[in-house]
Amino acid sequence: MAIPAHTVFGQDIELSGKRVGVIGLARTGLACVRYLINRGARVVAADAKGADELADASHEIVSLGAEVVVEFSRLCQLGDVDLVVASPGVPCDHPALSEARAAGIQVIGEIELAYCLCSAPMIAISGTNGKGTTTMMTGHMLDAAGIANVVAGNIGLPVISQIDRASEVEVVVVEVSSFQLETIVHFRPWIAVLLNITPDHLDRHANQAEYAAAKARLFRNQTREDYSVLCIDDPTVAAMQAQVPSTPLTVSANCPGANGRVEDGFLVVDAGAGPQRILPVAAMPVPGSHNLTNALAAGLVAGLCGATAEQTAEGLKRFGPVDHLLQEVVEVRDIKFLDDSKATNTAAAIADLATLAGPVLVIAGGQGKEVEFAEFGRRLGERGKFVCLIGDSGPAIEAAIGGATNTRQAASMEQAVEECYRRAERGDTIVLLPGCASFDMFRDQTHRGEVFTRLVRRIAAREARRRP
Ligand code: UMA
Repeated sequence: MAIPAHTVFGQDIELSGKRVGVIGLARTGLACVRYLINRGARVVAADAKGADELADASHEIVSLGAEVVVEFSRLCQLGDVDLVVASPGVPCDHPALSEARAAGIQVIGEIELAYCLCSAPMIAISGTNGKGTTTMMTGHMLDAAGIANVVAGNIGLPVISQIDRASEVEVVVVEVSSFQLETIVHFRPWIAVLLNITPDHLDRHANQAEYAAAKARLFRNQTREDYSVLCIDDPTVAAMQAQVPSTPLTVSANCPGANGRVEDGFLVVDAGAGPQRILPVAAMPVPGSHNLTNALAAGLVAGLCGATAEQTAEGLKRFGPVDHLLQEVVEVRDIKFLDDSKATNTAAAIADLATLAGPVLVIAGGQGKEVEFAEFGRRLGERGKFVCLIGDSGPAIEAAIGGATNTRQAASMEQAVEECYRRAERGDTIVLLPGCASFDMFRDQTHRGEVFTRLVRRIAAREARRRP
């Protein structure tokens, strides 16, 4: 099938001379400022942080010719603006955004801006867990099929920073989060993948229903000419099948009738051209049943884009370990250290814990996002030889473990790593498996993984000095 362009926005957005307020000056905001200035907009860039913290960003922004507002909280600090572009981390009900809407000023996010300026059809991949993995698997499969693509989005690369490349590719593959979907207007992916919806981000969304509604916005501008790929092993996603406006394809590790399924020990996808055997389950490059559904969803997307079964399999085989996702850091005295800092919610942590064999010592905890810890605590109690808790949610997780295994609260990552190592024996695995956000102790999940990795490597170096 040729990739159709009917979902490309195709209306010129006039930015030249417009005054645009960009809120949030981290990865997304800075990428927006750079792009907007290039397109001739007058930009006022704002962030809640103070001047000291924003020194580097401010330097760049001013050198580009934009204004900077520090300690930003109210719309009036921006002066008269025609458009506001908010970063995903800025809550939708931020007072300044509410003031802008009330004043009739359009408020959008970077995904909407990028979509409107994108000259290639978009494939959007969302879900509480696995969306980054599925996005990357899709990119590998399209590469193997020779289908030129750009991969960007919530994986850490703002789409707007890649938008100029869109004219050179056939399709743009985007990982999208619920935060990003809250501010879409026209965003219409040709293929929209929804993997699962489990409790997460309840500190931002009022409740689970609101979180699911934000995820469902993925489909809101689609029509029957477009596709949705729905992982029906998740009950919330399965219930959306009858409601999506696009043509649904289903994925399941258990259901024999699904378009993406496991049959006779093989991953099988049927994207319209009949069932295609992709790869034996035993040859999967990453473990766990959740990765089977991720691979099946990516395989269906690749199939819709015209990849053959062989090309899809080749791409899947190229998929390797992802940074901070059950990544093996080092082995010291036959003790393995794994960094799973990207397990930022309990469902991800539980799924990853299920893939580990042998005795496990776990470092869990962080910023809790107001979710329940009962199930996470139960699984940690069953599987953990020892659980070291860190961060704000440490006491709540320890209470949920309820004495089912040995636990201890640690005041720092250093203390947690050293304590686990002190208690570990040959054949054990020590895993950073937070099940929580990182912002109470670290800049973000990457920073948390890097700190863990540095401390683990320090132990490895210390041991190497002891045993030359
Ligand atoms: N800020 C304000 N006012 C506020 C809130 C934030 O000024 O009320 C400022 C902060 O001071 C900070 C900036 O906004 O300077 C941070 O913006 P941001 O949180 O949007 O950070 P970015 O670096 O732009 O990262 C965002 C995504 N972050 C979030 O969704 C929280 C990144 O996803 C994404 O990789 C990146 O854009 C590129 O697209 C991270 C994430 O945690 C990985 N995502 C969540 C998830 O995967 O579960 C949704």
